[in-house]
Amino acid sequence: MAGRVGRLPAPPGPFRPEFWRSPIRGPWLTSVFGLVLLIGIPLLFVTGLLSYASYNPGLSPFNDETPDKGILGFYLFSWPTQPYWLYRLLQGVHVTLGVVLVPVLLAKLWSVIPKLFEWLPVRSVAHGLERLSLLMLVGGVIFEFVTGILNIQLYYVFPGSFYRLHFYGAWVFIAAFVVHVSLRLGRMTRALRSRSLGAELRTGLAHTLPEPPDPDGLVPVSSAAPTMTRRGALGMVGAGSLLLLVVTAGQSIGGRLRATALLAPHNRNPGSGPNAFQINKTAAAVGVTPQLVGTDWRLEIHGRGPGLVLTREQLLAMLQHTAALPIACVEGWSTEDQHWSGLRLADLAALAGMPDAGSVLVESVQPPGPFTKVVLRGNQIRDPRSLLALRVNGADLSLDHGYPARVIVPANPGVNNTKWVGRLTFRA
Ligand SMILES: Nc1nc2c(c(=O)[nH]1)N[C@H]1C(S)=C(S)[C@@H](COP(=O)(O)O)O[C@H]1N2
Ligand SMILES: [Mo]
Repeated sequence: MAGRVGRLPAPPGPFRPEFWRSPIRGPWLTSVFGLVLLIGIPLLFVTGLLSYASYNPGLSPFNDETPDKGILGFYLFSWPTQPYWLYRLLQGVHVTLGVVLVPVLLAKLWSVIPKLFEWLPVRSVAHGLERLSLLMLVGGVIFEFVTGILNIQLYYVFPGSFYRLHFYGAWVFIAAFVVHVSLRLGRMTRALRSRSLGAELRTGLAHTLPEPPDPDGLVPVSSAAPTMTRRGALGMVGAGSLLLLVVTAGQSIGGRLRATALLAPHNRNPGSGPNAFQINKTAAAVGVTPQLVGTDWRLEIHGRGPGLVLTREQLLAMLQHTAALPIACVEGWSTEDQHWSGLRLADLAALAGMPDAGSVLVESVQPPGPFTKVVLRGNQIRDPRSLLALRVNGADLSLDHGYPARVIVPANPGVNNTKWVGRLTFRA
C-alpha cells in the first residue's frame, strides 16, 4: 500500500522540488537564523514566565486571568519589590526582544518553506508525528508573536483573555521547540561548521553558489541564478531587526529616546507638567466620572474591627511619604521614575489593626471591568516605598493618573497599580 501511495506524483506548483529555486536556501543559512532564535526564544520564554509570576497569580482570582493553569503554575513565587525597576526591565526586554526577533523569525520560516509543501504530506506514522510537531512549532511561534504584537499595539481582538491565550500558547510552543531543538541541534551545528561566516560576508553575487544537496531538501534541485548574496540576506534581516529596535526600545528606555519609539501606540510625547507621563486608560475611557471621584469620594479601609471612612483631606493630614518609582506596563512601555507621595500601605495596614497583613484587596471606584480589583501580598504592603499615592511630582494626581488616590508599589506590573482606589481590605 505505502509503496503504491508513494508513487503518487506531486501536484504541480510548490509541491514539486523544482519550484524552489533560491540558491542561498540551504542548511547553513537556516542554521544561522536558527541559532539567533535558539538564543532569543528561551529568553522570551523565561521573561514571559517571570512576567506572569509578577502578577502574583496564585494569590487571588482577581489577579489571575488563567485560573486553570494547574501544574503550569509550578514555578510561581512571591514577587519581590527589589530591585524596584525589576518589572520595568523584565517587560521591556520581553517586548523589545519579541519585536526585534520578527525579521529573524520570518527569514527562518522563509528558509524552510519548501518543507511545508513536502510531498507526500504524510509518509508514515513517524513522519506524520514529526510533521505534527512541526505544525505545533510553527503554529505555536506564529500564535505567540501575533498575540503578543496585537496586544502591545492595543488590538484587543482576542476571543477571551490575552493572558490566557499567550500563557497557554507559550507552553504548547515551548514543548514543540524543545522537541525540535533536540532533534535538530546536531544538524544545526554541523551546518554552521560547514561554511565560515567571515568568508560568507566577503562573498559577492558572482560566487554565490548553492550549498551541496541536503537530506532535508532545502537546497534547490534546480537553482536559479542568484539575485542576492547570503551576506545580503543576513544584512537585510539584521537591518530590519535594528530598525525595529530603534523604533521600539525608546518606549521602555525613556528620556530623549521616547520620541524615537515610533511603533509605540502610547503618547510618545505626553506634554509637560507634573502629571505629564504615559497614561494607559484615561478616566473617560473606563467610565470614571468626575462625580465618582469628586467631593463625595471616600476611602474605606477594612481590617480588624470596624472599618474607617476617610476623606481626601483627612488622608492628606496624615504622615506623608515619598517614593521615586516608575509605571511599567505589560505592553513594554514604562515611565521614568516619578516622585509619588501619599500614605504608606504599611501605615494603612496598621491603621486597620492589621500591621502584619498577609494581603490587601484593592478596589477601584471605576465601574466593574478589567483592572478594577487586585490583591497585593504582605511583602508588597510592608515595603516602605509602597504607597497609596495622593500626589505625584509635587502636584495632585491628575484624574487620568488616578485621582484622588492610587496604588504604587516597587517592581509591580502597571496593571496592579490600581487607580481611583475606593476601598482597601487588609487580610491575614
Ligand atoms: N482602576 C484602574 N487602574 C488601573 C488601570 C485601569 O484600567 N483601571 N490600568 C492599569 C494599567 S494596565 C497600567 S499600565 C497603569 C497605568 O497607569 P498610568 O495610566 O497612570 O500611567 O494603571 C493601572 N491601573
Ligand atoms: Mo498596563
